[in-house]
Amino acid sequence: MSGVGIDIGNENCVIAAVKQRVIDVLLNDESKRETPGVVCFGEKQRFIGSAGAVSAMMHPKSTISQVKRLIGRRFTDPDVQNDLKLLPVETSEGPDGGILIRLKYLKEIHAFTPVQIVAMLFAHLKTIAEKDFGTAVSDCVIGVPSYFTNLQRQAYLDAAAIVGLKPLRLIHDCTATGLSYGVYKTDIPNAAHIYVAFVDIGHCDTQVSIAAFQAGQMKILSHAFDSSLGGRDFDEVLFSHFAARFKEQYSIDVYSNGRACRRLRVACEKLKKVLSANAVADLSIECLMDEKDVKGFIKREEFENLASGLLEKFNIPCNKALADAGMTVEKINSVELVGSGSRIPAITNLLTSLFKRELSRTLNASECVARGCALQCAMLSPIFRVKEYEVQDSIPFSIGLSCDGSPICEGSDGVLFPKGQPIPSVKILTFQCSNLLHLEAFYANPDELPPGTSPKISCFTIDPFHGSHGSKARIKVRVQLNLHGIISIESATLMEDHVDDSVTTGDYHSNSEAMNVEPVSETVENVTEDSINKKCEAPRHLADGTKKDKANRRLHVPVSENIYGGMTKAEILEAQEKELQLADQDRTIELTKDRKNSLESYIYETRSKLFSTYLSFSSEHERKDISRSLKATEDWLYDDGDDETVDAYSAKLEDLKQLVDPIEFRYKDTEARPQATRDLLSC
Ligand code: ATP
Ligand code: K
Ligand code: MG
Repeated sequence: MSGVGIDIGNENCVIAAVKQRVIDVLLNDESKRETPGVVCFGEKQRFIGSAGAVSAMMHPKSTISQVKRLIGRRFTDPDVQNDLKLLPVETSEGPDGGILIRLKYLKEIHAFTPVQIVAMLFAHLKTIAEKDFGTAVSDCVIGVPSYFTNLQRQAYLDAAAIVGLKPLRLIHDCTATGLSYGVYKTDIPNAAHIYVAFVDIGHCDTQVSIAAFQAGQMKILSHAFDSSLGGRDFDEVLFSHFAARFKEQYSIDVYSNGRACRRLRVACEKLKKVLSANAVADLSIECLMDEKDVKGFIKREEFENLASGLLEKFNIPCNKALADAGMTVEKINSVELVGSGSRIPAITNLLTSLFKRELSRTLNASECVARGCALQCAMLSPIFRVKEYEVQDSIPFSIGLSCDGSPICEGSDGVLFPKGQPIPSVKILTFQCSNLLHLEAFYANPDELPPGTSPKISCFTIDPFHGSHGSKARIKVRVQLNLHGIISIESATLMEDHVDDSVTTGDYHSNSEAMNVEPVSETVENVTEDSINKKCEAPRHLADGTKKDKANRRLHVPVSENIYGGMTKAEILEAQEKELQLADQDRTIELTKDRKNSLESYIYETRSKLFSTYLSFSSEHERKDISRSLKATEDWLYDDGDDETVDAYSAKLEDLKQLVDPIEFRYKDTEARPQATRDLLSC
């Protein structure tokens, strides 16, 4: 088992794995390759994926879709508020400023965070893999949009932890796509470079990345995006068009009716797909509102005119990706179009003229992210051997670090990991301090971020003195931009001669001083391949004279970390507990349905056997008795027994079996005898 690759989409989720040396997409319960990203809370159990999509219309107020849009975002963010308008569920602001999804389930009001809902999708996909493999699955690589913030990445890791998945890496969607492309691209001559633009248009977003391929390696040169531009926006264009038209034509205002809105939206998405292959498309919805049937049609040309403003928007991330990579379209060897949102012909036309070339569709547009993730998982997994292939990715946002309010390096805005910094990277900082060391990570350039993103990332407290205060200490801090693209502190080490001070000096500072960290001599070392040594300003205040015995000891110092808006360990445990309960309930209901079905089929089978197979092995009295019991149980099933427990169904089945088993036994017994004996018995 090599683990799995997971692509959570706002519309479609895909799970892939390397099996018998080939990557393949795993089929869901309906034998489909794509699983709708829908979680629906039914009357007694959850329906997730395909089943969720089927139940959505029946339980609109407890159906959640497009949850990837909501994860790690703030409730008050105007973009979030817009998205929430499209969700029929009730939401509110969480204590941490995040989103809470409120719904009624099993007679109680529940509040779920987007992390918990994503966890449910993860669990569903995990089950698909476990059924396929027949073993437990935990190792995985999960695709994330390049614009995902530190918090959103952490939220994915937390969601994975809730359901027992172990992400070996979160990988940018286009990087995964690039990997699916590069591994099979074996015709690149040595020393040659091939530049490819990957354009991924999904349901809600558009991502563009430029990659440079060489034999055996891929390097991402740039990531650009529009986090709110995707297929969904084209549905909205059609939706507003028809909403207006129907108001005129039929005097109905769909906006005033949630159910009508949902039905029209679904119809518009279908219409959009029809228009990708046809010049005209019809729309017809029975009883949309006020018992009125509506009809409409639209030409592709008209649709394209209505969407012209949207279409224009695709230029921006494409041009930005080129500019950030320092490229012109002439240098690009190929443009690979992926994501099902890209199936609109007008988008293809626009991109063709922008990139001045025919676009390629070498990859499977809906599966390439999951496939790339599965490949990366196999590569990272120690138990699996795959072809050597180097993946160099980078982060699209500049991350800064400050120490007690001041940027760690003056004159540099405190940027520690600039945009384009390779993933992973480590930088070593040396601080001279006499107290707690308080570091803050932040986004240094808000212009790089999706609108509404908070620049605050996380804070770290390093306490070399275990609560008491020493004199000066020199601390080496290894700051890491880890494989998931998350900033963390790998380790903090107390250096050399100050070890004992911390314990022996009873020199207490006042509280305000206690916060006054002095990064007296502060150095930044780069431990990435482009090992640049940034020396910071000269020491302002060196540790004064009192040189202690140079034991040259190094002590590991604990670091406490807080990601703004993130979950605590206790909250993760609580969410795990809750998910277990919910999963238990789902299983119980499934088992109940199963038992009920068994009882029903037993009744039908026995009834038909009574007058065939069992005829010569039963007395008339027995048959009458059994028939009566079958009828009684059947009546019970349609009445009181329609909604019963596993035990109740099992008990009923047992009762029937007690009556039927003696006959079944006689029959089986005879069957088992040699033919000659049977002939003898039957005479
Ligand atoms: P995201 O990447 O935003 O998380 P996703 O990965 O779920 O979303 P995809 O599955 O790549 O998104 O694409 C879904 C979008 O593609 C939907 O908006 C859907 O309507 C659209 N789409 C699918 N088929 C077609 C088609 N034939 N013509 C036009 N649009 C299509
Ligand atoms: K997808
Ligand atoms: Mg996608």
